[in-house]
Amino acid sequence: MSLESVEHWVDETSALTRPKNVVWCTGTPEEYSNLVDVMLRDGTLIRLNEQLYPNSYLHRSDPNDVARTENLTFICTHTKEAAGPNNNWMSPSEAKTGVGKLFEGSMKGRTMYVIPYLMGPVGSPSSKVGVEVTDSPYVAASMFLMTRVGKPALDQLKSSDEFVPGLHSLGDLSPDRRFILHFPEERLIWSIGSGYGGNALLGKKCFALRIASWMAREQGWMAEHMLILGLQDPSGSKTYMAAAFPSASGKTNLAMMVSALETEGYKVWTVGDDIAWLRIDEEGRLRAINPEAGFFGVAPGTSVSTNPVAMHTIEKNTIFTNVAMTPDGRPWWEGIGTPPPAGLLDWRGGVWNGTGPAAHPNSRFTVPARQCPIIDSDWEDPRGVPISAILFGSRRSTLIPLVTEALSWEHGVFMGAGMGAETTAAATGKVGVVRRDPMAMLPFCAYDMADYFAHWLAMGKAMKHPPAIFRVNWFRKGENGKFLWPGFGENVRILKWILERLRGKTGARETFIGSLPEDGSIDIHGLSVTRDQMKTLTALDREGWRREAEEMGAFFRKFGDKLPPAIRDEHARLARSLNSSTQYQS
Ligand code: TSX
Ligand code: MN
Repeated sequence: MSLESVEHWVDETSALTRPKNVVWCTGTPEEYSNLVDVMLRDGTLIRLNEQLYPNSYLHRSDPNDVARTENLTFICTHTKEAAGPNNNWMSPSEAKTGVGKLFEGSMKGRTMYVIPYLMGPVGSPSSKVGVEVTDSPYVAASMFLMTRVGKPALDQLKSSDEFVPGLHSLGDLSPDRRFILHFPEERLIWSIGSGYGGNALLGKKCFALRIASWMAREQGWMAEHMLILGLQDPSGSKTYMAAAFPSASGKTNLAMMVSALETEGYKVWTVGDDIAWLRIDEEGRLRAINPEAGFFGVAPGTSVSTNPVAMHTIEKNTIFTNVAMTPDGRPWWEGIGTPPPAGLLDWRGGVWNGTGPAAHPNSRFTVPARQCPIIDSDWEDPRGVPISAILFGSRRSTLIPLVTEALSWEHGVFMGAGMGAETTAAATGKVGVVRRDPMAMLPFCAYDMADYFAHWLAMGKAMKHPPAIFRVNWFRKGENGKFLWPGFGENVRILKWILERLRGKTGARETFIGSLPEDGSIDIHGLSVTRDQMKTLTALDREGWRREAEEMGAFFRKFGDKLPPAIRDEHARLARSLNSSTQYQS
């Protein structure tokens, strides 16, 4: 009986961490409100304006603990090679003894919450159980919003032994004693020293991406950093697409997009905004589930104009983290669309003096997905939704066209594998430097990315009807430094073009970088974008691509002999096309 193995692991864990008491969560609303009450009493949560934001709260994290910490994130496999050049590695024995010491007595005087949770819809063959043990009531409450806690997990445990244990403790919150450890071979997660987001809500990046990426390779499915959306056309039929973008590139905005072509019958429905688990169905099609049950979205920049659906989603039952607060108890952040009122409290809780951001740039909202007004009717379908197109996107102010269709699955995998993204200040300090972030999975793939590319290639071979693959770029700038494409709700015009390509209804010119939209094939009626701008957005800059191909080559060489031949071949084909003046020219 597997509940016994959960109990056994919990006993072991409490012997190590020595909490004052142990609370098992079954997922009831009463448990959630008890957690909230505990936090309101000790100041961990602040109640927001109950009329305007019912049952919603503000949490201020430790100022040293405001984002994922990739440099403190490790993959603990028996060999370093298994983790690949793309991960920090620590040996399992060093991890268990070294970091194990930090867990000794780490929960003394505190409550340990045991949270069984299900990732994925109830009854889905794709869904998986996790159990997080944590001494943070904020983490516990966030898990209630982000996953299916309690009964759905316990029910699945009755019929299967499989669960991913995750041990989390706040420790002393010092970055010197902070470690986010993954043991993919035994499907175990250890996290100490951070109470923030992806470091601490272990179902999300740690399980649903890192551990799941490992399981997916072994079991023949995919765990991807992708939103999932449904595009409804004028006939009412829906086409589902999954899209990989690096963190903070607007995935939540795209997933919840209000279509600019709604009056013509094109409408977007949300399935997920961050993670997709994909498997091949009996008919040889790719199907996706959203393993999560909530959104942990970046607040700054979210407004009635950039994402009205998110603004409605977060009107109730939401936990805000590190946002600013108005004197009348409303959340506030840069880009919310209203001016900062006098007496605004910044994310640290002091009166904002007008210098620096009032909300932390990585401040967040945590909210149940079911509150999203455009959540798709099939978002909890246990079979998942059928995926017809995969999109790869990132911020590129030059070179990368608005949309490019891959010439084949292999070419599409190459497109994703070679994807570069311009850095934003938040993570790296340097702005506008292009870094490779294959499939937006560089921080999340728990094994050698050369093997990950091979897995993608194998999945393509295993599908009778693989999705078509597209590269998109909403972030191209003109000579004047201004964005050439209006983006946001207007992106539906690109989704429409993609839909027409899937149906063979619109033309494209085949070039050596892929198929580009024929002049006039993207619907721009009613837009102020000129045909000239469209030409720039879909142009092919040979000189720029020569540099790009070189940079890709330097990146791919890091994987040595492990790089799959198909990726090498696609890269060689691109380089060859660039060096000849005639081939594939458009
Ligand atoms: O999310 C974005 N999307 C996808 C929306 C569905 N963002 C925000 C990225 C940061 C998280 C975008 N930013 C998008 C976009 O399509 N495009 C841009 C760039 C841009 C910014 C401002 C304007 C236009 C483009 N403003 C005006 O044109 C007035
Ligand atoms: Mn993400």
